[in-house]
Amino acid sequence: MSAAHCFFRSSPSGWTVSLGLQSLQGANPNKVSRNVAKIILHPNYDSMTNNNDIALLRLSSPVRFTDYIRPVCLAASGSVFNNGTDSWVTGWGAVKEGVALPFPQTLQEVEVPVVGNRQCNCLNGVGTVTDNMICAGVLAGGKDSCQGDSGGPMVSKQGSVWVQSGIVSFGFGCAQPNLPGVYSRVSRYQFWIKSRIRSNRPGFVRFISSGLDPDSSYTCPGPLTRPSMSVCGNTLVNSHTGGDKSTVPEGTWPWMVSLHQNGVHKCGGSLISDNVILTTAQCFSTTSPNASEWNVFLGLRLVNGSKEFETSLGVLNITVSKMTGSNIALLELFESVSFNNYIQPVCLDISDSRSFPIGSQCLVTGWENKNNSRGKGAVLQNMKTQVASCGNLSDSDQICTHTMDLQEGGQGSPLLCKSESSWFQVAVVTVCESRLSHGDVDVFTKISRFGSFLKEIIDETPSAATLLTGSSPDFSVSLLIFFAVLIISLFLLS
Ligand code: 4AZ
Repeated sequence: MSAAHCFFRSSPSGWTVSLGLQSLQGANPNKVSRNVAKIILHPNYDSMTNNNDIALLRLSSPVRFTDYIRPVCLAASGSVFNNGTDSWVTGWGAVKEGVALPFPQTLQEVEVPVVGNRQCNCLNGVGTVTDNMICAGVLAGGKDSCQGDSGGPMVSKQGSVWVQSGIVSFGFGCAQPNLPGVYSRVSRYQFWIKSRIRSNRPGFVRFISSGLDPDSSYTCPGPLTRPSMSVCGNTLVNSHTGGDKSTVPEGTWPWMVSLHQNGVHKCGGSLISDNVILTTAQCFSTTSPNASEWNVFLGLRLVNGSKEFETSLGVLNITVSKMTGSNIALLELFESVSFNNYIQPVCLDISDSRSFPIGSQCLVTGWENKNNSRGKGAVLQNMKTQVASCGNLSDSDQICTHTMDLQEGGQGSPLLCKSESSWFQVAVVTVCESRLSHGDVDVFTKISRFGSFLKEIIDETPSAATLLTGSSPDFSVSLLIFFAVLIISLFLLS
């Protein structure tokens, strides 16, 4: 038994099955090999959704059972694998994403608990895990199956027998936190397997879990809604100042959005009100781009990964500032978003009243180029930098920072600097402009240069007005008011 996705065609020619094998290289005294007489792919295998990822291979002749070659029992229909069921997966696949098993390629094993289907759907994206699938993994990450393990077994022990619960099928990356691996659920195929094997049928064993499955009442932890309309630049979850170049936990930069053109990540951007996104004009090849090609993803951590806090919205219209030099673009969303822990607007300083002197801590957040991350699971990065002198380039429209390793996928991302307790977007990342060689500084055009353009556009969306100038009152001011009220009340009471 294996996975359907391992076979492009059902022609058995060229395939060999080795049994009793411990390592792929070196001596294997117990090895027995057979050609494949027939490959039976599940008739409803769907390569787009991975549903019914199961195949049967008929060996050219029977093998004799030994201490090294024995059949596993299969989970019978109606088997129950509660959340947390202890499971083992074995294989010769990669030991890390992109890292092949080293010589002499000895068979590996990993212990992973079952993750219930409801929870697994929340984590991998609701709808990706069907009833024909079973998930397993540790939520902290670090233990998983990986490329090359596909088709191999996941087993659980009941009494003295090992029962195969799953077939390694797919996952978003390998061993990523909160992204359990997905397996074909063997117990769903008892009828199909029996219909395909006439003699010497496999042994089916009903696997039973005791107690109520905690997954049966699991609901996705919807993001906590926050009535914080008038506050911008606050990180409500995992707030930190950012490492040098580190992947960030969920919810850290809640204004960060990914702009997709026809379904592909093209640019970063930032949420500046409940329905406006700010990015660079560089994302668009023309000055009047087609809004219907674009989608905005908010509350996102991975480009193609965990979708737990994700929302995607269409774009109503795109307006490009038409000034000389570099330009910005504003995207008006189809609908207003409701702010929560994972979706918050950033502050803008249109009037240029705040100063970020040389040495101020700033950073750029963005997704690295999808080509460099093999298309799947590009993780939001932050790159810390400091405001630097622009030298003889100096002009009030520009801000310079120490150079960063900015990549194409990061264009449109915000350059952020902290003022008091709020994050302000100071500039929009435009890759080519910042790549101009100006010694060891990156040069950015300040947002304030577009002040009148921004005010013109944003005025059409009234709810945004308060946000754009909205910095929350200073904490010390709040404290002062609090004590003043306290003292007055005490005075009145006495
Ligand atoms: C694969 O490509 C594969 N972490 C198998 C299992 C997993 C990911 C990828 C699960 O064969």
